[in-house]
Amino acid sequence: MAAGQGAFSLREVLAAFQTCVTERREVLLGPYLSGWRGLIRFLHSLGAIFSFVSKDAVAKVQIMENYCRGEQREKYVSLQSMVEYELANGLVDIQKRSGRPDSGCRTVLRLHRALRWLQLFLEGLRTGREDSRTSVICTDSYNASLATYHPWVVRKAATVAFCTLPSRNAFLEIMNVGTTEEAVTMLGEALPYICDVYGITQELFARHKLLDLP
Ligand code: 1PZ
Repeated sequence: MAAGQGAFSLREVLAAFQTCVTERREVLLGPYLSGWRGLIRFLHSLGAIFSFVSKDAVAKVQIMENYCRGEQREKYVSLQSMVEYELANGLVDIQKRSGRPDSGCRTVLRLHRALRWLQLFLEGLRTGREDSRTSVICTDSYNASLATYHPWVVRKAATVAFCTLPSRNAFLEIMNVGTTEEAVTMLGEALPYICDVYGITQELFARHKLLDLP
């Protein structure tokens, strides 16, 4: 039944992050954004209470897809080429917003921070006890990552939405990977790739002092 109409598996979504990293350790934007598209689709299945999250994520993925299809698309093949191009052409607001369109760098930075949350959350699910609560795992990973960058009202809305998440086992099932054991195994296989993408991006942004872009 797992491959029924409209049903999709988080396995393929997470596999997108596996195909992001090239032999030269570059992060390709194409698979990075399709990974995000898949995550957003999954987020929709968790209900309308998360729509304030998916709206923002969709907006950011859209900005990046427009760059990837735009006139300068060959500069937006990888995160490395994007950073080099945007910095060399003064397209990035470093101190404060100047009314310029959102740069790829500041937009990816938001997704990158959310990827840290995802990494912690999935690791928490993977290693959690059978009776652990998804809402607690989610809140803990959020507080340890993304929450730092969000104003009080967003943190509050997020915490309320997290309370609606189903139990750990039910959550592993809606991932559509098979049994809970199979889902846990899949997470163990997929997470190193997400960590790798996160690590390379973090290093790239740190080297160019881009970790605090407004
Ligand atoms: C399984 C449950 C999923 C819960 C998702 C956890 C993330 C909660 C984040 C809530 C933030 C949404 C509101 C928008 C915030 C924006 O202000 C910030 C900064 O952007 P700026 O204002 O500077 O343009 N946006 C973000 O931090 C990006 C958030 C993306 C979240 C993507 C979550 C993907 C979920 C995948 C589910 C498996």
